Amino acid sequence: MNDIDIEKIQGIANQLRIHSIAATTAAGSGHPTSCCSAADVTAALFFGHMKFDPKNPHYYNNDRFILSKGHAAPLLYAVWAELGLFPATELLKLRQFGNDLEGHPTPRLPFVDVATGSLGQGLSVGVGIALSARLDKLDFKTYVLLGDGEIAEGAVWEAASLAGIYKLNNLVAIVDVNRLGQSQATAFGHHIEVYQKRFEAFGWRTEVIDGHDMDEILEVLAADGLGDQPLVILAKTFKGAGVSFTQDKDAWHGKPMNKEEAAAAYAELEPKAKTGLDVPIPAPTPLPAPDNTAPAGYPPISYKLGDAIATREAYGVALTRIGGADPRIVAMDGDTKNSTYAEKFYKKFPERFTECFIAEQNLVGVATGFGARGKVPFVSTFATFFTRACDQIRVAGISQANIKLVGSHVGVSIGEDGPSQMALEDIAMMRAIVGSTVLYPSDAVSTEKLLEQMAQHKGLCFLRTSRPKTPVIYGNDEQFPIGGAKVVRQNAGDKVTVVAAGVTLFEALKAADTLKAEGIGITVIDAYSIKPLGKDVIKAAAKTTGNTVITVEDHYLEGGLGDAVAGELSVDGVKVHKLAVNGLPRSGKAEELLAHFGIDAAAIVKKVKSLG
Ligand SMILES: Cc1ncc(C[n+]2csc(CCOP(=O)(O)OP(=O)(O)O)c2C)c(N)n1
Ligand SMILES: [Mg+2]
Repeated sequence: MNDIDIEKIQGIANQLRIHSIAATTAAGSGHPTSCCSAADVTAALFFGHMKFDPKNPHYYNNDRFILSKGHAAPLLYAVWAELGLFPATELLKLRQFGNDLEGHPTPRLPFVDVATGSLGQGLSVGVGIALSARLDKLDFKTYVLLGDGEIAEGAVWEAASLAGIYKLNNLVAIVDVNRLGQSQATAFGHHIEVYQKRFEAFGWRTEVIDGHDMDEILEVLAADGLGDQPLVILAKTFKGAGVSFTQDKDAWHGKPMNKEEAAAAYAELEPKAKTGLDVPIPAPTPLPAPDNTAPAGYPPISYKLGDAIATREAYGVALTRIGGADPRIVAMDGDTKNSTYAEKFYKKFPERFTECFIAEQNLVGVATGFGARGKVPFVSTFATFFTRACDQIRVAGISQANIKLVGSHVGVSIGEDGPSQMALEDIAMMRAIVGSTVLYPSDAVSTEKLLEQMAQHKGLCFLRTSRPKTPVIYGNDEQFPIGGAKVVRQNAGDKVTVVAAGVTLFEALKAADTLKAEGIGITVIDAYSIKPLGKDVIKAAAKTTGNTVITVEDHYLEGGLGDAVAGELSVDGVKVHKLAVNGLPRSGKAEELLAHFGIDAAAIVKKVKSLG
């Protein structure tokens, strides 16, 4: 690319500054100075380096750009206006209700792969996207722009570590080292060598440049992809650069200019500004498109009633089965694959599996990256360790990410390992994620069928698997639609409806047997779909048992199955009695713990009898 007009790109950078200032001034809020420091590197990337189809931001072999410092959103929007995707006048609607130019980028916009703005997450997504390029044999590159304050986040270093381990030479991080964070200077200011040593320690090639020198920027970009390391460009910049009264000045973070200040800024920038609209953007290489088509169906299963198999193991079996028929499926784990049984998939399809090691925030971010590239990523670890990545999961919800989280070792029924390994908050957390689906199978057949549902459902799903072996209770042809529930036991004259899921379903069935011998009937429901809840099934059953329901779950009392049922059915006058784990767990045998916390068959019997 010898014909690059440096002055032109410098001019475009100034135009991006003008747009960013104008948009934030019109909005009355936003981060113009965070845009200004990064304007030169961003202009260089889009108008002097990256290969993409500006008319088709989703094209599979476009170079990708992730604005990890999402508060500089107006800069990204300005880029796409200057690429001609929409008129620049739209920029003045920044942050207005109903406009997709939101305060921070979201995938409502075609050129945004994932939501950013919760700092420290973009590099993980970039790692996932770069890994997907490798898997799909595509030559696009992934560029991630980070703030210098942002890289204090631990998740950045989880991502940096994995990128180094997998030698992702198709990944480029650019750190906008403008010396300032939000409320004060960053810990290391312009001591860029500190960052350089850190990235080098994680296996990265580093380049330190003057982030306002277009020659230097383009020169290091021209050499990206060299060698077998990821590249980080540490760009020394000034916050508010290009405008004399904001450049390198404290107390300008997150502050729009007023009209007079904006006018003064335009007066400085306009003489040096140029449009990007006439810049030819190099086309991506026309490589074959990846096969990301959903299959029409999956191979059948053949379990025998009564077979004893833990749902976590059924997960590994199921993933391998559906993975064979579904080219979109990839998997990843955080060094627990022999416990979650993701290992079965890894052994069969090693190239489609990513070991992410013990770094759960990055694990979820990597999955979000794969999901953004049309893959269906299944992510497994102990369910309780997903709580470490709660924010990544929350943001995946905002991204409407198509990711599948599978958490094993739930509840006190894991037994001896003790409370630090028990997921007892996971249902509450996952239910609270926007757009999430929360599933909780009790046997191998329901696990297998729910996995098919997850693969075909677009959106964030969580499947909760258990450690103890449980018997197969469903026939191989039974269907488990998302949002359904199964009536497992029901007779005329039943006294109460017991709603259970996972291991407690078997406790409820045992309780039903005990009570039956005493002449008391109970209806037992398998609430395998907790969100959306199979509420019509539960409601209809409750109606036949005096609108009285007992829920029983291996989860804390707060926010789990019981709260889901109570929350959904209280408007219908259903009374819900909750049996759940209440108090501090400890090591012990699964049976001892189920009994101690009052969620076993005996506790259910007692509760049923206590109801009038
Ligand atoms: C996880 C998280 N914590 C805090 C914030 C609030 N916040 C927004 S921008 C910012 C400062 C970012 O500084 P830096 O990364 O250096 O970006 P700059 O604006 O200087 O380019 C902070 C603290 C956030 N958005 N996300
Ligand atoms: Mg900064």
